[in-house]
Amino acid sequence: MSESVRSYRAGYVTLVGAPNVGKSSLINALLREKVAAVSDKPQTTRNAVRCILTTDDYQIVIVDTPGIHKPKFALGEFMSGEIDAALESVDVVCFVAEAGQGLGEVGDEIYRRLEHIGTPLVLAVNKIDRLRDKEDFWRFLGPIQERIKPDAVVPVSALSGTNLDVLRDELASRLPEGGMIYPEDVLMDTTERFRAEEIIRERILDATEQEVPHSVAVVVEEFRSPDEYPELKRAEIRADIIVERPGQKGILIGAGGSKLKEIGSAARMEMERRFGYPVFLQLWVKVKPQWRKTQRDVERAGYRRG
Ligand SMILES: Nc1nc2c(ncn2[C@@H]2O[C@H](COP(=O)(O)OP(=O)(O)OP(=O)(O)O)[C@@H](O)[C@H]2O)c(=O)[nH]1
Ligand SMILES: [Mg+2]
Repeated sequence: MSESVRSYRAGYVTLVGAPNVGKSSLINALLREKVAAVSDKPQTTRNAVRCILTTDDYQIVIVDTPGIHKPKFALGEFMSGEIDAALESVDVVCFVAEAGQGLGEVGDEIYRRLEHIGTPLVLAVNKIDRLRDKEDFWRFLGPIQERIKPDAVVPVSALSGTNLDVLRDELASRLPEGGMIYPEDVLMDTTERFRAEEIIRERILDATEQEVPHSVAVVVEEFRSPDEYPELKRAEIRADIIVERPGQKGILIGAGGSKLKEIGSAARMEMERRFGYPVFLQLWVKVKPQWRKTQRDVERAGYRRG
């Protein structure tokens, strides 16, 4: 009996969209693994991050990106640059919109990037679990579709898992034939240091409100892991949490240090789960006025193109 020969596909898919539409959630759901930072606050993702979905038939390198917005500060300029770079030389662009919602004030920024894109474009319409009125789906989508002319439209829900298999197939079928780009057990092309920073920042976003989440950066100053230092029984991680104002430092530390303890303990547990060894974590909160506004401070906070 002859077995049909299936060719392997591998390539790059960049996910873009307005802030908070669920790009990072969608990546975690597609990978069936929590890798990307998610929160209910807009502009959670600040860097373009490669996440890797490997199956027996294909490997999709999915690039998560910051939400498209009009930059106000140097940090926003960095994020915008990350989006532009992630749209260059990829095999497929997946534009993520939110079901029953227009593009709002970021519409122009989005159209500027996607209207005349030469790359195959898949439109994923996320959060369909939230759609109250079915009529809203096409009412909001019609005008978007007309302008960006996607090659496929897939309604999905990262939360309830609806249609994720369809989206995986729509993306994979547009990749070139070829062998794996990354080894099959790699989930994310980042350092553990970066992942530690993102885990801490995600816990801070969870625990704070209003302007605090936007004003926070996390810089791991010391990272000694048992992989590098076999004599260590646990990783020793020291990180600075940078905020813009003394009041924000007070909020983060909390009464008697309670808030910082809660953040540290949640972050440590998540790191232990993800890294696979015990972690000793020390956090320090530092104030650097208006760090988001100057390129030098933004770079010092770790936001520079590598
Ligand atoms: N109801 C519902 N909520 C979702 C879904 N997907 C994501 N969310 C929520 O939407 C919020 C934003 O999710 P993220 O994944 O951080 O969104 P993002 O597009 O990566 O946001 P930025 O990185 O800020 O641009 C979070 O509160 C998620 O839990 C979904 O399918 N249904
Ligand atoms: Mg995100």
